[in-house]
Amino acid sequence: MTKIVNSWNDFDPLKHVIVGRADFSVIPPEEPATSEKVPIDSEMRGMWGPRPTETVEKANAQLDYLAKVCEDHGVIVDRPTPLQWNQPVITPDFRTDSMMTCMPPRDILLTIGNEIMASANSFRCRYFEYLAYWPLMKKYFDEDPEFKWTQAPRPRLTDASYKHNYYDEKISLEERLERTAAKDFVTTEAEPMWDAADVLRLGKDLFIQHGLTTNRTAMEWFKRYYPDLRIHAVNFPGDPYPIHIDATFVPLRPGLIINNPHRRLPEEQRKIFEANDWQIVDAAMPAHETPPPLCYSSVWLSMNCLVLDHKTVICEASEVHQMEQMDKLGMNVIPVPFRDAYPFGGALHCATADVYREGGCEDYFP
Ligand code: DAV
Repeated sequence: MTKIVNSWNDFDPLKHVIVGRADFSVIPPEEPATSEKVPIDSEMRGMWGPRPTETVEKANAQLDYLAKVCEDHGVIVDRPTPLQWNQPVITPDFRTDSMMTCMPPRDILLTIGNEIMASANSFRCRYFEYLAYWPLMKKYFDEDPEFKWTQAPRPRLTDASYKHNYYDEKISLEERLERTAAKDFVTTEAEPMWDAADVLRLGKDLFIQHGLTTNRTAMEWFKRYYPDLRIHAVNFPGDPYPIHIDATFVPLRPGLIINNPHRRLPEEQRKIFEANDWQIVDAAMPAHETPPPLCYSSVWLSMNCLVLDHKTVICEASEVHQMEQMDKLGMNVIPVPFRDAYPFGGALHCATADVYREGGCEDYFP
């Protein structure tokens, strides 16, 4: 019997990983959930269509290099099978004119123990993205008799899933921050919706960010689906576009987490970490003042690192402050250039999905 799939956290020794691909990537047309995420002053507003070929080639070169670095460190690397993403998505409930990409896998696949589950994303353009990973899932299914191949309940994504007119071009940054503080997001509670990158796995505990891509009903769904795990809803006031936990709250090893200093975990939610002697350290400032062109994410991709084991981390090669901090925190840093891949959906953690890490389901917060 071969055990192919096992992962309970983001820091135990990584042995097998999926690295995304940028092929055929598209900037999707506006739809209720995506408009919310594109910053007001972004050059991408109102634009859609296939991404320029040279940007795809540059991103793929960096993704291939990341795959090679992982392999050089003894990690097996699998890659998704891209689709022609410039096709419309049509269901009985909606139509949108294009899909997006198979970068980043972290948004789509959630690995918990011997199970990999495809998520319930709130973007209509991401409705069929999971198909890029299905050949790999079938392979794991054939090779590992204990592998649980799962799909979360598929959201319908009718207009009832979004707040009508939530997005308004005139809304100021202050108003956005007020909305985050009030936990007022673009999705409704019509059905569970969640991106896998909103879920931080720490053994018996899942810390899930409530924000633009994951709603309260998803938290309730997780509680019922995983009765043996503890589900914690977390919020990070200070983030005007709260999407995905992995540029905000990033564990490096048992007992140590870096937290985005602009998006601090509230006192109330820190208690469980402090009570169990976990250290929450402010992450270093990003080295860049702006993200690269045509990028959805913020400069805080600086902290979106891939931990290979409790002492080793892959960081973006130009993020000098983050690398220096990692070094001071006792980590060996492997620099990998990755900014050309950022526009395709994120940095080193985003661009990967766990298949196998050593270790089991620890209780870090007894
Ligand atoms: O800070 O824009 C990006 C996370 C992408 N998975 C940010 C969050």
